[in-house]
Amino acid sequence: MQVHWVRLFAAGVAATFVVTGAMAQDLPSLDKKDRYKVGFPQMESNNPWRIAETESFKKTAETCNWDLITTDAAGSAAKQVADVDSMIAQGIDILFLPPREEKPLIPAVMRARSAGIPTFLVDRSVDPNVAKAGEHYVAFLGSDFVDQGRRVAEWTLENFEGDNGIIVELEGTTGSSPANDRKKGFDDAMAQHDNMKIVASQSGDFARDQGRQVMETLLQAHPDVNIVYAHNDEMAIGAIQALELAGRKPGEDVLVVSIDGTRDALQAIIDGKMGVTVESSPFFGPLACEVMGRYANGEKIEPWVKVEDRIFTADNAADHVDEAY
Ligand code: GYE
Repeated sequence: MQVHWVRLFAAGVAATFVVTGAMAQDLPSLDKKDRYKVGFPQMESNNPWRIAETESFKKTAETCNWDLITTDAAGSAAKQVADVDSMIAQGIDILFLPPREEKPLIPAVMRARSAGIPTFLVDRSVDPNVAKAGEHYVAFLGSDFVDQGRRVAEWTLENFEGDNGIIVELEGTTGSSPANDRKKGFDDAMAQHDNMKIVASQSGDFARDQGRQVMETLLQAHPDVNIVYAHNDEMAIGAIQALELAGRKPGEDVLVVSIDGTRDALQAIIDGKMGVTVESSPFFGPLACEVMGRYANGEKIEPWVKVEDRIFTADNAADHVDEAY
């Protein structure tokens, strides 16, 4: 299998991608053109990760000859489906879709294919039992979320100083691929350790404020919590706020661990309030441009264009905080 590595630098943050050759049959092809009408229907804009991703697409539009159409579904999968339909009606050449949840966006993916529009899923995926890369859409561009969860668990197992871990888990958006997979990776790893117990696991919808509220409630039922695993940094920051309000000392009597690599999370690590964040890069614009170019050249695209993620801890957070989003 043909493999090559691509190292991208976006907004000062480097991310490494592995791209491998595979098949892309029975899918709409992409004509070679001077300019492309590109659709990017964003799911919501209520956190720095989403804003950085949209900015990455806008910046890439300038260098990749895109006429970019972006929308904001404001946290509604139904609105995101309508946004895709409207882009299809506007005659986009190609669709880069971050599906908010695994199932509701599948009909929109199917309609784009029927309309002859090649679709790439970016940053989140859909239910692989219903829609398949290389068949219904070209490829998924994104991280290995199971591995992210597993890496957080491994770091926690190595660095937790108590005897028994009493863990609260703040899940991402219910039905989204990162929430499903980050839970699986972490929970499976923890299940192998008798001294680690997940006492509560609840969704905070990947949002800071909801993370704070859910943590406030869970703290009442589980005041003895000593590890908080949040599926993203925004909820981790919300949890830190709730813990501090309750008189707890994140970083001292509670270990907070999470995923993404936002500026606030790196600062929380520097301040000693958070232990680790495994990177999940939002800078998909340059990768989208590169993969699209290869697809237009008739190259076969690997069904999963995998993003390699770094890990940020007290050892390196200060080196990266200035370039973070
Ligand atoms: O971790 C989170 C965002 O889908 C990988 O969505 C993305 C996740 C990211 O809202 O912060």
